[in-house]
Amino acid sequence: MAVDLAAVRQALAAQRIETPSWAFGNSGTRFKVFAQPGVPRSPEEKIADAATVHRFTGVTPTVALHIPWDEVDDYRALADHAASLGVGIGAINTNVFQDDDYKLGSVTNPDPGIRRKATDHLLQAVGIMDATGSRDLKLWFADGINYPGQDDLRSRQDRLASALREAYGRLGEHQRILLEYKLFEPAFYATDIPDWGTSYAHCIELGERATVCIDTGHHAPGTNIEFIVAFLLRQKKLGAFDFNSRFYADDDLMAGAADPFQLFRIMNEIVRGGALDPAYGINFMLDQCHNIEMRIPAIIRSVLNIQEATAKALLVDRDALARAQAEGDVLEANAVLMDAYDTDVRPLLAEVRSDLGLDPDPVRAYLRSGYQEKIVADRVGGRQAGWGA
Ligand code: LRH
Ligand code: MN
Ligand code: MN
Repeated sequence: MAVDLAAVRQALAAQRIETPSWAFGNSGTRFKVFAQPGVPRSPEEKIADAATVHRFTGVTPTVALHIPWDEVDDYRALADHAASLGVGIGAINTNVFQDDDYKLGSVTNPDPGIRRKATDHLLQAVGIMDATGSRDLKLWFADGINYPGQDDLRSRQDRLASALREAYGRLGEHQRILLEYKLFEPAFYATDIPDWGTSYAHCIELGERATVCIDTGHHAPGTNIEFIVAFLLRQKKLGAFDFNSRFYADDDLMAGAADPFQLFRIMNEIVRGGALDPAYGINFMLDQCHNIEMRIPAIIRSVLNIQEATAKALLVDRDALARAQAEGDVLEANAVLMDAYDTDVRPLLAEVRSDLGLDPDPVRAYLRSGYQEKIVADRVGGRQAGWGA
């Protein structure tokens, strides 16, 4: 087999995945939030949990923040706190969807005063990035309309473009915009950035430092996400992932839980495109909520799922695949891919972890560590740290 196992191990050890601060807080559906004991009471405690995930996985050295859910007075101090725990602050996520003013939209709102307020929030987020040393400004807009005729679709695109231009102009030299899209929800008739094509077109207009963020839960059922990955990589316009799993809509379940084969196909395109190395610049983030399961082990599990999909992608025999493709050998080409997918990579990953000085079984190691019992005892009165905070 023409796969260099030493290189595979090295790539797995060097892989980086970013955790989301909001995944550590209580969350739920619009029907019920089931509170869990030990929930973080502050951004500092969310970062402590993220640092714990990193301590057991070794591949999650950054945590994304969501403003204002993680609002503090001193962001530099927050970054110092993170550094003291062995992690860094990653992407800054904006929130222009939880204010009454945004009923008809944020940056696309027909009211220029509300557009100003929303755009100012984006600029404020870049200020936070300056303080935390973050590279990525992640933008997701809940903007859209519920009824045909409610607003002018095209004018909303103009307003969006103008706000994006302003935010882009505020970026420092090493900062960039990650522009997320979502098919529907909360708007039901038309969303202002519903798909990768719309995000891509706005990113092209903005310039080199604007790239698309693919949230795996934000597509219609059956969408071929790996095609989007391949296309955007070819255009050098893929900047990030928000990984999660979905059965029906934006379920935000653990990455790799609902459809591990899809995750493999995505990571296969990443490996094929030479985009796994952190130096390439893709931010592989999780964007999940844990409604009924224990959070920290669920996040660790998600990281392991991504690592397993990645290991399988790295095991694809690229020479054999290229040969079969060139010969038009449909069955053999498919078999080469499936051979890699069907490999049990858990022993390989256990070795990689041992080499890094980690426990080979991070979920069980966490459960044995006593951290969960400690946060349950210490954090009495935890509040919902994400949605509705
Ligand atoms: C929107 C979204 C977006 C938000 C996050 C909390 O559905 O995926 O990334 O910032 O959820
Ligand atoms: Mn997302
Ligand atoms: Mn989402």
